[in-house]
Amino acid sequence: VGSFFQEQPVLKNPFLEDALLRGYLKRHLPQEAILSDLNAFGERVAKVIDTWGRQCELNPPRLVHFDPWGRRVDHIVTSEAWKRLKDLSAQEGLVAIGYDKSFGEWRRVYQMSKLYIFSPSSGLYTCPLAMTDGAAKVIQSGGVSPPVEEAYRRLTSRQPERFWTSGQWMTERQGGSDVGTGTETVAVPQADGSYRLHGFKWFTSATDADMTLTLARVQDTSGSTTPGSRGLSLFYAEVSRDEDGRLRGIEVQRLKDKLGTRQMPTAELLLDGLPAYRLSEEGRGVASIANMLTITRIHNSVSAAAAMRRVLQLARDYATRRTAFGKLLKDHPLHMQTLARMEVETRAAFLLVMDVCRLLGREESGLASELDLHLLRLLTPVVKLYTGKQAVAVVSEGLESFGGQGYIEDTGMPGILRDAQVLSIWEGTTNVLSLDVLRCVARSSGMVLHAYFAHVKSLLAGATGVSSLDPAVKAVGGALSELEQFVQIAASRSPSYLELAA
Ligand code: MFK
Ligand code: FAD
Repeated sequence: VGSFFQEQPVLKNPFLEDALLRGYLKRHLPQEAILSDLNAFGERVAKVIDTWGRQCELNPPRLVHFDPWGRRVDHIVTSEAWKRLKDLSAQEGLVAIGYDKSFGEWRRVYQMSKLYIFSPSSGLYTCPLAMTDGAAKVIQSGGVSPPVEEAYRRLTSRQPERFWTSGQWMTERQGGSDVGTGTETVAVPQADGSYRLHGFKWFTSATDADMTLTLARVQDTSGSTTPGSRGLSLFYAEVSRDEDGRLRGIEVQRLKDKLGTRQMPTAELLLDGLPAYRLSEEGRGVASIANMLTITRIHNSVSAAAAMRRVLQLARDYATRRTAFGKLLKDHPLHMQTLARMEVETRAAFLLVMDVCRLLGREESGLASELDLHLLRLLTPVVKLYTGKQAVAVVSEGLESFGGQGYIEDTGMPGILRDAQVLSIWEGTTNVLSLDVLRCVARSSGMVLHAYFAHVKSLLAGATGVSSLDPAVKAVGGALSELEQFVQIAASRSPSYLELAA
């Protein structure tokens, strides 16, 4: 009934559509080969990959516990599209670029720009990629040597048949934020210097990974362990099967039934003698896995900014196709004001995220100044907590800009909102990351804050095309000196930054 059918919003090349991304790269990374790779990848995302991401949503993973003859197999069955996304991730170098020295200090900006284009169409394959990148970073930081040399090569490989993904098994039933208190898993030393892990991991995402990094307490000869975070060590384990097809030392208890991120499996795992190698010194597990947290938190922020950008791109396109009250949505000033507000939020998120990626690239290429290192430490939790929250708000606003259609499942919009909601929870909740900010202020005796003040001042001084008399520039300058004064007064009244943080 009726002859009207609304034209749907069209996903166009997310690289070409994103003037801010292109402008940023042209300013900082004007290498034709990189720009044309991103352009070609953007075309692939819009024409092919987005459909694979959608297929992952429509064909969520399932767990097969037993074979037809009753043998325990614990197979996590994933969609064809999910498998294709793994191969594509290798071919496109979505982890490898971050470790490719030929891109110098810009390796991370290049890699993260690619992930930013990919993320909203990736069927959440960005989750295993984040953990894979984090694992490679931990291995690299500790020195790539046996038994993890081969794993490192595979994690950073561009060859699909060699490429491995990694898990990050930290959370247990008692402790996700407080892993120091909550980790019950024990590591029993073996005669050959390896360990067997026994415990229960409560959340393990992308559980079809080839290996994992995890935390456990080393048991001494009397069977006792050291409590608290000083008792935790970091372990490397491969996920493999024995000759009967059973997982070695692992039972998959069940898959989580989740609000979002349904494209990928998140399992509860019983570790029942999982063979493992200790990667950190005994008791240095949390400090050692912190490298992984830095990387995965940056990936999280990239995904958050990308979700905002995607919903906004679609909303802008829709505004040129949908008519209400006799004119297109784009001609309604109030609607455009809503989109403009989303644009400002998205730009702010993007610029902050890219600045952190730039700092990471500088650190990894040995070019970082002391100021850069302080900024990277401070801004990593800040960008994760800020963009995680912001993504939920902006994506929610974005859904409303499609009216009722934004609420309809097969438009794909509800999935974007569901997936945004996790960004503030995993990899450290907002409050836990706020405490991490205070921790790094305290441990650096306030140096991270001084680095931040110096950085913002230099940005203000170097801003081209804006006058120092511009009200916005004056407002930022004013707020900054107020904050600086506050920190100075607080520090002078408090004997140590540790107390100040508390
Ligand atoms: C699309 C993107 C997808 C991303 C992938 C998502 C997949 C999902 C994966 C997960 O969710 S994995 C689980 C993530 N879990 C967390 O993020 C845990 C959140 N909790 C915290 O971050 C707590 O703050 C923490 C566990 C680190 C607290 O532990 P402790 O033992 O109370 O920490 P403590 O004693 O303050 O610090 C221990 C050492 O670690 C110190 O080093 P030192 O001993 O040398 O002084 C700290 O400086 C160091 N450290 C802690 N956090 C750090 C850090 N170093 C650098 N950066 C940090 N952020
Ligand atoms: P809790 O630590 O119990 O926190 C509950 C609340 O208390 C939160 O609001 C938190 O902010 C607050 N809180 C805690 N401590 C403090 C404090 N000191 N001050 C103020 N507030 C505080 N984990 C893995 O290890 N690997 C995975 O692959 C993985 N995948 C996940 C996938 C999904 C879809 C989800 C939802 C989670 C996943 N997690 C994974 C777990 C995730 O990292 C944890 O859920 C998260 O870190 C929070 O831990 P928790 O659930 O124990 O919450």
